[in-house]
Amino acid sequence: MNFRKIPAIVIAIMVASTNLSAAEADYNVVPMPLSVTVDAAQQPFVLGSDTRVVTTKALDREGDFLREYISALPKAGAKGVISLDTKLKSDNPEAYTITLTPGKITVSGASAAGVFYGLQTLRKSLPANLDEPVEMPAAVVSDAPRFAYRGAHLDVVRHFFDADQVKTFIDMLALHNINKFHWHLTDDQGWRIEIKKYPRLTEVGSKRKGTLIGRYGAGETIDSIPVEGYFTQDQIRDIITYASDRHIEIIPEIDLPSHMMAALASYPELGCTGGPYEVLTTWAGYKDVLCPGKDKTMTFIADVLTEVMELFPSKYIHIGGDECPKDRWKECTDCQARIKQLGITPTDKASAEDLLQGYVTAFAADVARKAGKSIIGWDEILECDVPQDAVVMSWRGIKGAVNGTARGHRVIQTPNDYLYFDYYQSDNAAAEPLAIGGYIPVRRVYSFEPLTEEMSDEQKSLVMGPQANLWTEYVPTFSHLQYMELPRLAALAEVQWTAPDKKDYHSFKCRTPRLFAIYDRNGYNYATHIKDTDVSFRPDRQKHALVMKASVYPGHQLRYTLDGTVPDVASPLYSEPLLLDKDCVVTAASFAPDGTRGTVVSDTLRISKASFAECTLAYKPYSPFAFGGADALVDGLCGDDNFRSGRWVGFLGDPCDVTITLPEPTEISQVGFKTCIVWPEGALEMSRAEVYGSADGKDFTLLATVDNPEQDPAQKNGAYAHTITFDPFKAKAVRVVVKPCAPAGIWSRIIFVDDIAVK
Ligand code: TNX
Repeated sequence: MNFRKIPAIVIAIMVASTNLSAAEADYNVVPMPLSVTVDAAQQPFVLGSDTRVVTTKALDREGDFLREYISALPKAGAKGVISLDTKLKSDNPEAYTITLTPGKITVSGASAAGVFYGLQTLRKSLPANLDEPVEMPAAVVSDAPRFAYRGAHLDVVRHFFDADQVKTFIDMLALHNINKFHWHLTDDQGWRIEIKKYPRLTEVGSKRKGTLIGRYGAGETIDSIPVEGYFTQDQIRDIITYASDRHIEIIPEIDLPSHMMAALASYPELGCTGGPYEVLTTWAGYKDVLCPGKDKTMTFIADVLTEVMELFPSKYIHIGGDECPKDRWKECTDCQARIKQLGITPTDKASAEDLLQGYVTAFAADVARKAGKSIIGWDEILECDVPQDAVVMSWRGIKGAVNGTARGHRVIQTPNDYLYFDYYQSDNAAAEPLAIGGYIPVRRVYSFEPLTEEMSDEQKSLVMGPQANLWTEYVPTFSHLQYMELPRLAALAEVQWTAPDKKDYHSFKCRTPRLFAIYDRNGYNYATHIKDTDVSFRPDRQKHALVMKASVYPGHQLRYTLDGTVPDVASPLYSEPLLLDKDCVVTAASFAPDGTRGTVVSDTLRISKASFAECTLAYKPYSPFAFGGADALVDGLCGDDNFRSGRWVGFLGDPCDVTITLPEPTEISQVGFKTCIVWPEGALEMSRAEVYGSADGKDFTLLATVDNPEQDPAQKNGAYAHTITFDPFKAKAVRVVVKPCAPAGIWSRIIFVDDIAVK
């Protein structure tokens, strides 16, 4: 069902009607199944803790999971049975069908995994309150995941989480139909996996003296609280079984050749200088990495990877490859001798030392291949030639996925601008626990499309699936870990599982209360920003107005004002999209059932001759920064310092080249807009702007230009206003071209533009 086509009021009634009976199941769960057909004419099946579960021997474990999921219910005293089988015929091994009749529920999977996902759907369909037997409406639910690779990553190095906590993490993944757990086990700040051949890795490398206080870069103070811990191979085997029972494959990561300070502290002879080295107590700033010039280092890599691959049944081993400084290799006689021996010659894109990392990657890939496995590496591995079987994990945005697939590699999408759960989930950082930075609210996670526009169909076929990463520099406790994961993991689940035409953010939101009830029952800590004020704007050409649409959390209310005052419980209640056709300050806030006001959001509408007009773009916006797209250029709303607010549109390489068709021919003499400088994203000031006018909408005359050839390196991040005036011109259409620039040393040419005001 596409909720976008249905007025909000109808949605409200639909949502209410799904909750008609408090004790009725609702199969519209998270992630949303492919198809749910309810047969209201039939009697429901009545489910209680005494409902009999019938399985074959091969599905015993699934049967036990189901008994556990329904154990909190009172007895139904009913005769019905639930039967599990793997008879479903489907190309997708994870597909399942649930057939519910008054006397029997049949969960049929294409494999045991399919059955398991059917059980997750059943469990998530239960109402929040489990104090009476549940009526399960007669229905057929048919479902299968969109992506075969549905991952979640956890860093247990920067902070250590023990075996029980890792198992709870795995439970959280299972609840969200995630089937790959990427386990980041080694890094500069600790070595957390027992390696029999190299016992000092855990004796020495699993311990650090203390941890940096506050955010990296803000000071150098280290506390004196030791952090230590590692997993024995027995514990790991137990965790692998625990995960596999839940149809989750664990992919271990041994991050090399950089992020190896813990290994160097244990075996200094593996470094270029020979040390001494220390397990890091801070998050970056080191130069020491493994020395690929020394044979014993290569033996170490082969030995460690081999032992790890013997332990983990996964087809893949992640060998890291990220963030490798080359300083030591440049000065190391062994590394230079290796470069000579290999006949490496620098190119204009890569130094000899860059290419030496390619040798390490290829070596690791070889070790893996001999064990019948393949490597996964962070997108830095693309900086050299890489063996074709290497899988690229794109983390620096989607570029690694676009470039990797262009070179024929399979890729996993973990872009840091959508799927880094160590980033803030609210734009009010002051009210949040310290995080590394960034801003990735649930809505942003939800909006991620792994098969990006930048890819051809062939490239798209190489995308294995999406994964979210949780780095734990600033995540010291397990409860905090859960807060960072939940409910962003729920949004991720829908990106990974749900068919694109079934995805709808508001519908997703309305399906979360039952999921949150499971979080509550399991004692999971989770963030609640999803319930907060959430409004969006789009121009309506016909009505010549700005439409404000709210996504109101079930049970909440949205109130607004148009005079700049803060809404209170007596302010107008939002019930349907609001048309704004005059200059105003629109302010909105969500109110919880107990009357508590959420975040107050405010925007100023300033209508110009271009507002709400037809507008076309000569070049597509860069998809991660497209936000409101062309509409945002004529919505009458200005951008501020936050480039992710939805008021900005970002273009990569191409100019913002927009043609606006005015509602009627009008005299114009001024064009105004802002640009947004974001140095860390490579988004800088424009190099040139051009304004053209057309009397007939076909032929355009240049009216004005502004040149800005030199970038000021001191120009701070933020929004900058530009006003261009020219001799009055009677225009039917106006074309504005804003060009990006790229000073030396800046890797991307992004230009951000907000509302284009024409006067
Ligand atoms: C970059 S993502 C890293 C990690 C950090 C993370 C913090 C990647 C391959 N490397 O070492 O923990 O940023 O967001």
